Amino acid sequence: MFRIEEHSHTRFNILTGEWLLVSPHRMKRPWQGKVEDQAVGLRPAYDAGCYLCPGNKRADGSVNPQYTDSYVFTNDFSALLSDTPTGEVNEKELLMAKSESGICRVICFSPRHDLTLPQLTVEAIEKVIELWQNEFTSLAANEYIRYIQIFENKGDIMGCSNPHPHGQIWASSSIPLEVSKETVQQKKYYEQHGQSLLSAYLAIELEKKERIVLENEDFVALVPFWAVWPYETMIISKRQVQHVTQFNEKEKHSFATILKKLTAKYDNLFHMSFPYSAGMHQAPVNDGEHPEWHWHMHFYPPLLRSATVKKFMVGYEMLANPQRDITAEVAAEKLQSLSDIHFTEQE
Ligand code: H2U
Ligand code: ZN
Repeated sequence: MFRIEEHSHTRFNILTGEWLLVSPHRMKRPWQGKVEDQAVGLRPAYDAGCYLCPGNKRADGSVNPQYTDSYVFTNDFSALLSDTPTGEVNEKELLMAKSESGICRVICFSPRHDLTLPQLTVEAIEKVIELWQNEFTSLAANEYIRYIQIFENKGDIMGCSNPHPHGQIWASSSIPLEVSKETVQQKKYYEQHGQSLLSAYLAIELEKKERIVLENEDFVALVPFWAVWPYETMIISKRQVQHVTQFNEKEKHSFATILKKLTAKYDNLFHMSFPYSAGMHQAPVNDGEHPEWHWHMHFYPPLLRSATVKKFMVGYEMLANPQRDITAEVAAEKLQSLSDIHFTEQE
């Protein structure tokens, strides 16, 4: 008889409409993690050579102000520029290209060079959320912008160029691929059921309690049923909103709290500053109503077994299908069992 916790199977990602392969029998042992005890906090609070620290000079010659909370500036090496001429290439629908314009920003989460998200106070994280909200509003005021991607790349292994806690925002004139896939799937569900896809999904997860990592009054952090990365998680808002700007004071506080606890659990997994790419998915802007859209945030961490052993998305993954060994349920159980207090703050 087929048992999902034991036999290989494919799982469906309701947000993208894609399948992945799960091979639980390759991972009989549930926990092969190695705790590193990598020194944390060895960085200075201020680094004269850091282009994100207050008062320092950036590559374009401008000088950061003596900011005290969070700070945002336009990326000096923006991948998207607001003054790109419009135009396209189309040769017999075989060679196709379209101009793309936009705005890229860098956000410093804190003036402190030595801290990361889980080490900031909830109040400081609330200020980061406010900055995300303000940036979202001001970027969306540009008629030509269709999507605003807020994200954080953390750790050298993810190609992050600087340990100073920071994230990025890319606002683009077209809707990116992942967001388009999620729009199609959510719209289909909403039209059929009159409810958001993620509200229905959250109800099942809260009932089953097999993949929940953290829950508070307004948010749930869980390992999605279709997770591909070993410790992939999602934060989903209990109230369906389209954009981060719709969160009220109480929700902002709950969001900051769950962000701090989730990232603390991540660091506690291998006793190190845990790398990931994380970002919010939300409805497109200047694109009419999107009643189907349900705000959420993805965390994609690459590590598998220790601070240095990462999962590679190669071979079968590149050519055929994403695949994982440790199941979403085993990963969730592990994350759930960890303390939500950062190991450097534990007595
Ligand atoms: P990452 O570390 O996630 O790559 O983000 C840092 C960004 O900061 C990167 O996109 C920008 C880079 O272009 N940057 C500046 O805007 N000014 C600088 O002086 C250096 C780096
Ligand atoms: Zn710095």
